[in-house]
Amino acid sequence: EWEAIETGTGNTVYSGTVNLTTTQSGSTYNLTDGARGNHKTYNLNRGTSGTGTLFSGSDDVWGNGSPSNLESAGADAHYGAALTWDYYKNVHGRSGIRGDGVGAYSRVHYGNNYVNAFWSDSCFCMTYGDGSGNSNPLTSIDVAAHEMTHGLTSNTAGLNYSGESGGLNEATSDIFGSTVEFFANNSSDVGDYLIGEEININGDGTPLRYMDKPSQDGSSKDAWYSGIGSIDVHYSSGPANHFFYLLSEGSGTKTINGVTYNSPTSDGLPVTGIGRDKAEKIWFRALTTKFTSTTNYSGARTGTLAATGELYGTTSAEYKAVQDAWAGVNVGT
Ligand code: ASN
Ligand code: ZN
Ligand code: CA
Repeated sequence: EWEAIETGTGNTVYSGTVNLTTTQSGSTYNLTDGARGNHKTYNLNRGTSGTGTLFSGSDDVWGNGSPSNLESAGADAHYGAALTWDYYKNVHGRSGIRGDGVGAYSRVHYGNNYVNAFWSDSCFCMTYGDGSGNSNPLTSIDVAAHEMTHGLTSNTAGLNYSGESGGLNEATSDIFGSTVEFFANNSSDVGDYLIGEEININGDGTPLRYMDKPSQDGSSKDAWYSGIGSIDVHYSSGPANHFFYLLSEGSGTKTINGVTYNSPTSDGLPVTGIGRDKAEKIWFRALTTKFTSTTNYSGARTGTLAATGELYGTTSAEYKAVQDAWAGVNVGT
């Protein structure tokens, strides 16, 4: 059956009212993104397997902004997937997670009071819980981009999800979770170097992770040390998140979109940032052409320097900034 690509309206939980790309089949609209590899968004309705049902209806308006309306989180997920698609396509020239133009899919309302979201290679899909009390679905832009980026990492470097490579895998998802949020330029969910600041998992309004000084979460590390491969990958990500912040914005105090950051260096020496636009190109190039499944922190340094040399030259200010930013998180030669 022939389907028309349409522009619908999403009333999201976190990102206000946004355009969503949908399809129309007869008199039915579907949350299928006809412009982005037919990425579909499904309602699991508290189930934990299969796809549940594709969000569909007789109008092209999705959700009302409240999480009690089951379409609202669907709108967030569909929007986050579209932004992540557009980010990789427009900024990095990659069409879809595998680079083959094929969309993944999203499932929302997983389980009961499930406080997590995850990517799965086996379904090539993302899944979102509703949070506890059904009040905070884990569908903000940075979380969506974080999860989808796990798919990208899996299909490129393949960083093993344990040890130092696991920390680099997690950091890659936080880095692009953050850059997609900046890319979205959404006035309801402005870009920042915080992860999960919208979903209130901690119950006190604090984010899950801080890239300028990762130790602010109480568990993540600001700098590399010899035992870092033994801690949880969501904490061993800290030095790489911190590296990315330092490379982008530099050390010290800076206010961006109303958030004030204060980023120290482990060696006490200043780092001059090169801007996020260059930093994200370096990390993407390293991820997709230098890193392997077993890359550790030392290898990440080597790989990002190689990528920077190819992009900007080995005598460039960018090359020196990469050296300085790694030194700032205690990763040396
Ligand atoms: N949300 C978590 C993450 O993406 C799920 C996990 O622990 N893999 O890291
Ligand atoms: Zn993750
Ligand atoms: Ca964020």
